[in-house]
Amino acid sequence: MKNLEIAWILEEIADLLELLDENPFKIRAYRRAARSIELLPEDIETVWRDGRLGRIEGVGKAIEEKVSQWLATGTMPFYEELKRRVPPGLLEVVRVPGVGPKVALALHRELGVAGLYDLERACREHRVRHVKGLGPRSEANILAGIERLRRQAARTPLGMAIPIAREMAAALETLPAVRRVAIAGSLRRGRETVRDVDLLVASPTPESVMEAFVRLPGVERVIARGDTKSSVILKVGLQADLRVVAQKEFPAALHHFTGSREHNVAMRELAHSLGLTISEYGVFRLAGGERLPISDEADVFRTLGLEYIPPELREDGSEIDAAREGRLPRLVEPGHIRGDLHVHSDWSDGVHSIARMAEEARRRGYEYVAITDHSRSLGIARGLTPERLEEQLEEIRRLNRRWDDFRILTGCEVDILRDGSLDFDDELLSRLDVVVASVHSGLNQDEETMTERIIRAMHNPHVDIIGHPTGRVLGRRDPYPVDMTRILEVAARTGTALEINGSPERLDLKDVHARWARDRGVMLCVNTDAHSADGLGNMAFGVTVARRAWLEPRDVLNCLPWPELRQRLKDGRR
Ligand code: DGT
Ligand code: CA
Ligand code: ZN
Repeated sequence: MKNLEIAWILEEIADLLELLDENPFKIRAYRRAARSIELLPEDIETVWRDGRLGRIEGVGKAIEEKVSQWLATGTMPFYEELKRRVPPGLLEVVRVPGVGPKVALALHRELGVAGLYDLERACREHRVRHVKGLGPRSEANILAGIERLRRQAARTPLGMAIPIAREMAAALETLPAVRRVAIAGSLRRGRETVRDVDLLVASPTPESVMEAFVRLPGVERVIARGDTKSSVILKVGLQADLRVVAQKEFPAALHHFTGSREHNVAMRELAHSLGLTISEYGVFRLAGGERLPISDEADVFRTLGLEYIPPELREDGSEIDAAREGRLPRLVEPGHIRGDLHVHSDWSDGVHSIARMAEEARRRGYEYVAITDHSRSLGIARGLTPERLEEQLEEIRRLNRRWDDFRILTGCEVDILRDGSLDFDDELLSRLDVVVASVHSGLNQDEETMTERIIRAMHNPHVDIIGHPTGRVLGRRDPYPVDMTRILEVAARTGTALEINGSPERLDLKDVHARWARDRGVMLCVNTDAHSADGLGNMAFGVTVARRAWLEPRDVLNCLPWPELRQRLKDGRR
């Protein structure tokens, strides 16, 4: 989905317009459109193809036109024009927490600040405090903001980078000189954010591939262009690197450029201990330099006496020890997932009917899907009253007569209220197949209160799963503070599953926490939290997180066939 990418562009247009001192209404319109596209539960390309762009809240004629243009051609001349009119460094200044366009403009006018470097210097020389509306405190805050920006700015969420990378790879694949294309780097390992897109191509004529690469439609400027390596900055600000190798070098190069660095270092050490050396060019004998035959990536591992290590596990080198000792997990795969246990319908804030969501789930080969609409407290999400939920149970009973190879499970995503009590009473919850309990309010509670709140919910015998357990929204909202160790201890005791929410702006639990959970015997459940039929497709992101957490099918609740899941959900009723 290109939703995040488009939202990002519209947000940047708003920043640019503000820096150009344009009409505030226009600026607000772009921000509003960016926000609703970011939260849009459907794939924006589907909406565009159906001619429904104009029906998105806050998307008027002008914005509709520009978004269509971008989707159709990959460019937006209006946006390009704006970028030409503003010093590029100023856009970075805007992104410093606590600065924003108004302050950036004042800093530019009064101190000539045109980029981060200028801004940092102006703070250190105490000139910023003399700008109207700012003071000594602002200088300290801005400096801290620059630090934070430098640490995180360079990273792009996986959900935004994947569609971009796939599109570039597909474009390269059409070139006659290209034999093979792969996405490598942190993107292939499935890290939740990436610094750049690493592409690898096998071709006998690298120059022609480089030529085409630097001209791809998404490219803003070329930062390096060589025979075997080129780097470009894309219009969305992300960097993309391409390496071109000879076909016989491709498997070793793919392994090398997939990384991680630590994994590569550990592989090289192992190779040396076996009298071999491994590099991006291949595997060779230390004595004599003879090249070992390698025809695919698995051969790279095989020559070192290792089983194939999936990319998601190639991080700190411990995966190599596990491979040597035959302890590699049999990782969960998308095909192991038998159903989705956190899905919304148009009864609350989803866009599609229960029937449509169920048909889509069935089409994906699932055995079951749980409809888990919001509970009444969540007014903005049109949470259900107990009466409406009763009606929904009736509707689901009726719909379930349609299939004998598939079933809709009744459920809800019940709010965990501020004191840890639940938004529906136990009698109602006891009649549902699946109860997901989540925190959506009072996000600023302290760690102790929040931890107790979630623990109390886990002690409710009807709660099966804790939804998006840390509440983070990538790039927008930090996780609320919780004592994860205690949550995991209690989850292990109560048998409550913790969700891996695969919605790309959440990915919550994250990989590290999910791995801790597994190590402590806690069950995970990989869900999409879909608000539309398209949203069910986010399962792949959730599975990537699960794989990075070393999970096997037996660690994942929704890998169970229905009879066992039913048993398990009952057993969970403590
Ligand atoms: P990122 O880009 O920060 O999200 O993470 P990576 O892992 O994609 O890092 P990147 O793009 O710098 O390099 C891609 C892979 O290439 C990296 O995972 C391992 C390999 N690589 C690059 N430079 C070196 C190096 O100096 N030493 C070793 N051993 N491997 C390297
Ligand atoms: Ca990379
Ligand atoms: Zn939720």
